Amino acid sequence: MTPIVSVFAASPDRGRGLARDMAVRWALAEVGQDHELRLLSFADLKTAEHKARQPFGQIPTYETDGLTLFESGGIVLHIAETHSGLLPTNPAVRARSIAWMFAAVSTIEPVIVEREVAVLLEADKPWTHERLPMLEARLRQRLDDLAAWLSGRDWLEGDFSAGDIMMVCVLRRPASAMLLSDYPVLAAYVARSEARPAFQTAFADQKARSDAAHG
Ligand code: GTB
Repeated sequence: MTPIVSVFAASPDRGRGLARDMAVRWALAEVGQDHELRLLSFADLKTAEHKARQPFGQIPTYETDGLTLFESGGIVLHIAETHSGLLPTNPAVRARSIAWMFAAVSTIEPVIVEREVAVLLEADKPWTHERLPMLEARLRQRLDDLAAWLSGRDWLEGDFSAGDIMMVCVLRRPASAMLLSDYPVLAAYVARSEARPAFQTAFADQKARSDAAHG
């Protein structure tokens, strides 16, 4: 069966490739796997039918023979485990590539999201003005450490892997992207990733869908 990926019918990011289906689309393009789309509105997300696929009523999901998966990282890992090209065969390097997938979503992304929440949802709170420098310092600490690791490397662990897909999708979030000019190593890493044909394909596909929906 051709896998089905659920995505926003009209993505609120208006084609910037920031919604969580981007990592899944990118991974599928890297391994040359076709897919179909299940287009969902915000209302569709909260139906019992969709919550049976995704318990939290979100996108993306991934449906293939006998399996319905949720969580973009879990989906990318499954794609990498069932196709060649996104995880090395050497067990130690493979384990470290998977560790980088977790580092992206559990070490780097939380400090990015914390800052985004402060700016987008708590801007009117009296404490936000004082908190922002602290949140930015925490984010910069993570970016400093990541830049130090990537210095002299093209990819996180040997060849390009699923770890890079997850990390680059996190670094493309606005709160991180706005700081990347201060981190030439990270800016080059994101640019190198975005130049990959598979990224270009996935980006163009989600943008075309968004343009068609938003006009
Ligand atoms: N941990 C889950 C995963 O990785 O799959 C998170 C999934 C998720 O947050 N999905 C969002 C959703 O369905 C869409 S991507 N939201 C509807 C809801 O919760 O009701 C959200 C998103 C938008 C913009 C950015 N950005 O600008 O960086 C990042 C993520």
